[in-house]
Amino acid sequence: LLRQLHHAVNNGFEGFEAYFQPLVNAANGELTGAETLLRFHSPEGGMVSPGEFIPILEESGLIIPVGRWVLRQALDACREWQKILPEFKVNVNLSYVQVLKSRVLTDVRRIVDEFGVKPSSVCIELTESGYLEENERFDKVWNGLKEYGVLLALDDFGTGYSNLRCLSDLKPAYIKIDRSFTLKALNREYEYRLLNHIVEMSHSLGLHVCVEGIETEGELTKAKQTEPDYIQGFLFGKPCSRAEFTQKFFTKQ
Ligand code: G
Ligand code: G
Ligand code: MN
Ligand code: NA
Repeated sequence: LLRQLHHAVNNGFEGFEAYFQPLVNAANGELTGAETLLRFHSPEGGMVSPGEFIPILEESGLIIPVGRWVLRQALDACREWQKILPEFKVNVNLSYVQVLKSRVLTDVRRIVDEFGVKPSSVCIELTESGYLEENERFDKVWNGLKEYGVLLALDDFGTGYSNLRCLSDLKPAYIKIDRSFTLKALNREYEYRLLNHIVEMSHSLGLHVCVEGIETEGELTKAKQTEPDYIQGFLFGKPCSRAEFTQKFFTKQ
């Protein structure tokens, strides 16, 4: 797989594809943006899942050029979709390897400027993994991105162990409640109360909340009662190709 990934990077990123999953306004279900999610079509046929190839990209450092490529794909799509929906936002995941081992601040500024998309239309998703040990470098990049004007989201909230510290030190614009926590909250009274408090606390701090992993109407109804800002989940759409996304959300049926 490492060899295939190397080959792909050296051949114009052939085999990589940016997929997009809708983000909707929790109150009215309207489309507000999309999260960009990378896919790899193996030359042997079949799609390899990010859980398999992202760690290999990270270990090999290939995540750095691939990350730049993903950002370009995201901005190119965002620019197109903003012609129809000017407030559309695009989310892009950043690996801590990109933060620690590359000039990601320079790259993000250059690429966003290159596409002429407003920095505030771009949301960078970061997990807190990697933050604990190298938080000085992390803070520098994070603050630089914030100053430039892109929005920052703390991803996978509810799975890590340094969430409080991240909230107080990083002051993100968004937190994204991980699906594993969403599921607990929708099925257990204690975690449901906790979710309600997390949303309330976030709002009192001026942060927005996205609840991830909503698959059914029943889950949606219960999640909405906690009054989050955004919902992401298979109910509104699975990650799909750019063409499918355009067809589904930007073409009159
Ligand atoms: O789309 P899927 O749920 O299979 O993605 C699994 C995980 O892979 C995501 O939660 C995310 O952390 C990671 N991932 C997907 N696309 C990207 C990407 O472009 N960059 C980075 N760094 N991680 C990604
Ligand atoms: O870690 P991160 O939040 O970046 O990754 C998002 C991942 O969650 C994507 O791989 C996406 O496929 C997955 N995902 C998003 N919504 C749902 C959902 O409703 N159900 C399931 N099972 N997975 C989801
Ligand atoms: Mn994410
Ligand atoms: Na997540």
